[in-house]
Amino acid sequence: IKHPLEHTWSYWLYTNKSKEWIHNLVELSTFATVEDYWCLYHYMKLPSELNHGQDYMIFKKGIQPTWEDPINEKGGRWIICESKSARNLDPLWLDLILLMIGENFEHPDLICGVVVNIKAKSKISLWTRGEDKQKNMKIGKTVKEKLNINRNISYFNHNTTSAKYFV
Ligand code: M7G
Repeated sequence: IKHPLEHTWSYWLYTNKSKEWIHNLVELSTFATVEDYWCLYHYMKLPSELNHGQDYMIFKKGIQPTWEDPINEKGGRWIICESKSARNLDPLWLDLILLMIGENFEHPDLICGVVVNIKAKSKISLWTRGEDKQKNMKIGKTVKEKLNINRNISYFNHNTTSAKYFV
């Protein structure tokens, strides 16, 4: 018997090919059990093995990894880590996914998904619904605590470029 997750998740790949951002987005697979996630993990390249201009996104099934999705529209992202060396992001990427699919947040309903962008400065972010600042701050604090991050992390709304707040 496989161990079911609380949600079904979609695994997306973005490859910078066509001019229009949305056309570069492909939903590769979905998973709904712990075992199926590990299977994917072993099969897929690590973030550091992707090419520049590629991203992975893991979102709750039914939520598109875009600002335009109605669930994300009023939300934003916690920027968890940025690094010039994508290899630094590999362990954090795995830990963050396990935290998310294991429903280790106080307000799992606010969680939308995670993104890793591979480029000159690679980046990991956690997308949430942003309406409730208090709940959202709790999520940020939990990420810091569970992933042993000892610097501030900031939250950005999708429709602005300045940080809204940090923990
Ligand atoms: P990013 O990949 O999120 O990198 O966005 P960043 O962390 O440096 O912001 C880079 C560019 O990709 C944006 O300026 C947009 O042109 C495009 N882009 C990224 N996202 C997530 C979206 C999206 O959800 N919708 C649309 N239309 N474009 C996006």
